[in-house]
Amino acid sequence: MLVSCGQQNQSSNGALSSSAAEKVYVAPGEQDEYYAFLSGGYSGNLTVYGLPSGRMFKEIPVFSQFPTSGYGYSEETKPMLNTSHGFVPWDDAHHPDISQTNGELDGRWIFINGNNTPRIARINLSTFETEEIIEVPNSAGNHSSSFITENTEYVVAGTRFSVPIPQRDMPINEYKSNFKGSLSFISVDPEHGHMDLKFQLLMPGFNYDLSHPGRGKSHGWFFFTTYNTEEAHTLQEVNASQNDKDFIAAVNWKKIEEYVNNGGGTKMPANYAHNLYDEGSHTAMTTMKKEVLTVDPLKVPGAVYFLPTPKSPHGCDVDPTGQYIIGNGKLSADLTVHSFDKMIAAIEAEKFDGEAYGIPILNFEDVLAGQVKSGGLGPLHTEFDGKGNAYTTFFISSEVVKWKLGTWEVIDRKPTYYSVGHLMIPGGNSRKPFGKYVVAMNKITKDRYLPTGPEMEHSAQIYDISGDKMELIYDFPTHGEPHYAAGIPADILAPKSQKIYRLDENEHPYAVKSPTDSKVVRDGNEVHIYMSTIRSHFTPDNIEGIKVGDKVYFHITNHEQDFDVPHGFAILGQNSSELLIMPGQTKSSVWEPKQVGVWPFYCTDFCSALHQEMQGYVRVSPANSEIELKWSLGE
Ligand code: K7E
Ligand code: CUA
Repeated sequence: MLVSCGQQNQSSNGALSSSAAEKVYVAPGEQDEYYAFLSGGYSGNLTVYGLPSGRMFKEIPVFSQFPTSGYGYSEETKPMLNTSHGFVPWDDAHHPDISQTNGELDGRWIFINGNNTPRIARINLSTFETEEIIEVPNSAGNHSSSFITENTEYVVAGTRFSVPIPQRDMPINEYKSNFKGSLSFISVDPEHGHMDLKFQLLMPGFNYDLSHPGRGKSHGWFFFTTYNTEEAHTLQEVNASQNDKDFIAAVNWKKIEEYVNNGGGTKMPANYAHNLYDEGSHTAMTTMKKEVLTVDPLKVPGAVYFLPTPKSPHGCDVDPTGQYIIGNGKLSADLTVHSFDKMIAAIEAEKFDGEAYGIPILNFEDVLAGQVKSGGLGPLHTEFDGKGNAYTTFFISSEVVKWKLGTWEVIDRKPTYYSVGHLMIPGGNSRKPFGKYVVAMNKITKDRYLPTGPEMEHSAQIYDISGDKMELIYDFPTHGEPHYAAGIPADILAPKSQKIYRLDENEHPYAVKSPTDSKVVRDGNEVHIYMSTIRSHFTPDNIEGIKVGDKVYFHITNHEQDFDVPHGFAILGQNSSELLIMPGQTKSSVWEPKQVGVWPFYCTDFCSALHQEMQGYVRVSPANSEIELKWSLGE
C-alpha cells in the first residue's frame, strides 16, 4: 500500500512540475529566505544551507579537525578538541539548536552535541566560528542533547547510555540498579554565552534518548524520552523491547535550580575539559574542571515524574504552546500525546501508578491528551508549523504525516525518499515557528542522484507546507549524516554577520600590527616567525638560519581589512594542514623541518591577480650549522 501510495504521489504531485521549480529557484544574485544548519552526524561538523534553494554555504568545523581552514590544526584552535581522554579530533554531532529569547529564535548562538565523547559546542552566529566546547562528565552517548530552554537559561544534555557513576571497573552484568543515567543542565551566560555545568541529575539506569524543553505554560520543565527501562546490558534489540511502555521523564528544572541555589546537591570529583575561544586573541584555552554538582532526584520531591509512553519512544517534542508533549514510540504505529495540564493535575492529586527507583509514575490514561492513529510505521520526530499542525516522520513507512493538534486527525501524508529521520521547520522548536517549508532528512539515498560508488551522501527533501497539502519541491544532497537541523529567517542572521576582524582589536600575543614589526626570534631550538600578509606578499618572505630539529612556529597576521579576503599559508612537508587566516586575524602553525634544503611556502587562497607570486622560502641547514638567523623582504 505504501509503495503504491508513494508512486501515485510521485507522479501526481508537483515535484516534477514547473511550479515546484519556481518555488525553489533562487536566481543568480538573489538570496535565500532561510538559513538551515544541518548537523553533520559522523562528520562531526555543522553544514549551512540556504532554503529553499538547498545551496550549501559553508561547513562550520566543530568537533572535527578541518584542514580546509586549519581548525583543530592551528595552535589557536587545537585546544578546542581537548578532552579528559586527550585530543579527540572527531565526534558524532546530532542536534543543533539556536538560542532563544522569550521562546523565539534570537540568532545569537547555535549549540550542538558531540555524541561519542560527550561534549556540547557553542557556535557564534555572527562569525560562524565554534567558540566553546564543554565536555560532559558522567555521560555516555550524549544524545538527548543539545536542547535549550526558552530564554537560553540552560543547554541540556542527557546521556543515551547509562554507565557506572563515577566510572569504575565493574562487571557489565551488574548493570541493573548499579548503572546510572545523568541529565546535565549547563547554564549559558546571557551576555557572552559562556557555558558552565550547573548541575547533573543522577537518574535510574535507562537510556535517555531525546529531549525537549517545555515552553510557554510548561517553561520550567524538561522532557526526556527513555528506552531500555528493562535495564538490559546485552542484545538490546530484543532485551530492551520487552516492556510495553517506557517513560517520558518530566523534570522540573526550576525546582532543582532552586534546590541547588539553596546549597542542595552533592559535589562529586570529576575531570572534564572546558575549552573557550577568546574573542580578542582568537585563541582557545583549555581548563580542566575537577568537580561536578550532582543531584539525587529523590532529594527534591516534586521535581521528577515518569509518564508511561508506549514502545521504546525516540523523539520527544513539545508543541509551540507548551501544552502537548509528543512521544514517538519507534516500534508502534500510533503517536502518544501527553497533556501538560493533565500532568500537573495528576501530580497535584497525587495520583500515581507506582514508582521506579522512588520516582513516581503517573497513570498513562491520566496524562494522555490523545493518540494519533497515523497509519504509518516507526514514528521518530515531530515538528510544528505554528498554525496548529504537527508533522511527524515515519522511518519504516518512509513518509511525513501532517496531523492536527487537539483533534489528532491526519490531514495529509507524503512519501520521503527514503527512511526519514528528523525533519525541520525553521523555528519548529520554539514558540514561533516559520511554517513555510519542512526539510526531511533521509537515511537512504539509493536512486535519487547519480551513483558515486557504494556510498551516497544522504539526501534532504524540501516540502512546501504553506497550503493544506504538503508539496515535495526539491531534493538536495547533504554531507555526513544530518540527524537534526535548525533553521532561521535570513533577515534575523544576515544583517549581523561579521565581515572582518579589526586589526586594531587583535590581542593575539604573536600578532604583528605593522609589517615593520615582523621578525624571527630563536629561543633554543624553538623559532618564532612573526609574519604578516597583505596582497600579494608575506613579510618576511626569505628566512635563513633554521636548522633540522628546530620547532618552527609561523605566526601569521592577515593585514587585510576587506570582507572576504583571507590569505592561506602552507609549507612543503609540514605534518599539518594549511592555515586560512581571516582579515585582521593571527593564526599559528608548527613545522618541524626534517630535511636540509630550501623549502617554499605559499598562499593557498587565490587572493589577487598576483596570488601566484605570494610565496617565500625557508632555508633549512644541518642541525649543527652556524648559519645565522636572518629574514628579509625585497632584498
Ligand atoms: Cu533520531 Cu540522533 Cu535525533 Cu538521528 S536521532 S534520526
Ligand atoms: Cu594571498 Cu593568495
